[in-house]
Amino acid sequence: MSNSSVDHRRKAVVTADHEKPERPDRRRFLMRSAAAGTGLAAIGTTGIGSVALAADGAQADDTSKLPAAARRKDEGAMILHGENPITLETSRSAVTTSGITPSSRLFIRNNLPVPDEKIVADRDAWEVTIDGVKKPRTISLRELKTMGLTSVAMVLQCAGNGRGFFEHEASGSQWRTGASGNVVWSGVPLKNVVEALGGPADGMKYLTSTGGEVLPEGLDPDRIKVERSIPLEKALDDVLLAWEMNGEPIPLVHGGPLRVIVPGYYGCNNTKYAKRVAFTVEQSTSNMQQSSYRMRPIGESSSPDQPTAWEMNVKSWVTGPGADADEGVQAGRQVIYGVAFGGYEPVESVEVTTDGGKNWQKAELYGPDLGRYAWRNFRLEVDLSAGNHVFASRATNGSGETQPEQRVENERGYMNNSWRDHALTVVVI
Ligand SMILES: Nc1nc2c(c(=O)[nH]1)N[C@H]1C(S)=C(S)[C@@H](COP(=O)(O)O)O[C@H]1N2
Ligand SMILES: [Mo]
Repeated sequence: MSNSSVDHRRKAVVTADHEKPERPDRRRFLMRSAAAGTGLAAIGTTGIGSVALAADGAQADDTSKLPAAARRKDEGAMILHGENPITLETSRSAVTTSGITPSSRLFIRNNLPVPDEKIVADRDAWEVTIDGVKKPRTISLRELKTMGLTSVAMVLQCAGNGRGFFEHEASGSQWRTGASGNVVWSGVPLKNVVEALGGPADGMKYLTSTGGEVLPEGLDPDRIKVERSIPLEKALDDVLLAWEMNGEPIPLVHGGPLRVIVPGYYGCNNTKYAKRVAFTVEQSTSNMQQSSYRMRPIGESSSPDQPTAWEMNVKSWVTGPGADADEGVQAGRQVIYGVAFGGYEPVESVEVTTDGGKNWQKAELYGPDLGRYAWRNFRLEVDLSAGNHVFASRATNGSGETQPEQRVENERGYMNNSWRDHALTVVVI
């Protein structure tokens, strides 16, 4: 790859920190508001309300306010946190009730500018170097496709999802619920590739994968490169080298032509534009591994011996009705709905409250079960009286772990699964 895979035409904000503070003028593009007077707003609660108005598809949309990298997104469903590198959240009301997150509504988190389109012009020609094995070598995507095939549905979630609920102004994107999605990937099991190359070299402990972004010159690569390490056992368990997402070649912005998929682990470990995948004795020396994504008390500085963002925790939230501030909920019979996942374990059950946690009722998990790493939709039929209601949900996973009421306070605002933080206050009329 040449240097031109980074788009230098736009000014890139390259920061040493992988979760840079965002500007306070967070913008939300409400195409839905255009529909407010037409009666279309009411169907926004189903999560399909803005589809008819959205620019979905590759053709240029002159009226879009989203950056070019996000032109295939359903504009009315997204919240823009940053333009370059692009940081885009799915709004709470836009989560679908049919399981999978369509690519047009999947959040985007790029630490560096999106590589040039030309890397997806001939996808099969993309090359990845496999290192730290007995017979290291560089393999094309064309050849990877001959080495095995599988697919997995999983929650892709940024470790900072829910950071916007912390009160100490944790630096980084102020995600609320939408740095997450439920996505189906297809590719080759990494273990097939590793076996074909003789297995891991002796003494290896981690799998370290590197993103294919070309780094700007003059900066210390360790400070900016996207490189993450995960335990070797996980790498040989169910990690994929994936080229397909939700039934199409992985879009460039989501890591095409080739992405490392680590089911059950936080988003940062799912390296896009995978260029080098290596077994290593130590964890990566990158900032992204050494100091970012470390769980530490507020006010403390980071250290590589603090826990890092690997396995996800159990989580759920209500996505409607009433997730749009401008949408009133009628008194009487209603269906409360949302999404739940077990993190590293399958989700077992979900309870819902409409009174801020005084009373809980068991919700139903419905729709196809796409496996332990996927989220499931839930629903609960309720009879609502007029007045203020606080909807919340609380999931339990296969190890018996239940979402806590309170978040675990930490400097960078990671891993928030507090049910109270994710509650939804709704006015019933
Ligand atoms: N190459 C590369 N891979 C990356 C990133 C990146 O900036 N570059 N961001 C990571 C982070 S922090 C997250 S949360 C997910 C976001 O995935 P998405 O943009 O496809 O939603 O990708 C991860 N993989
Ligand atoms: Mo992330």
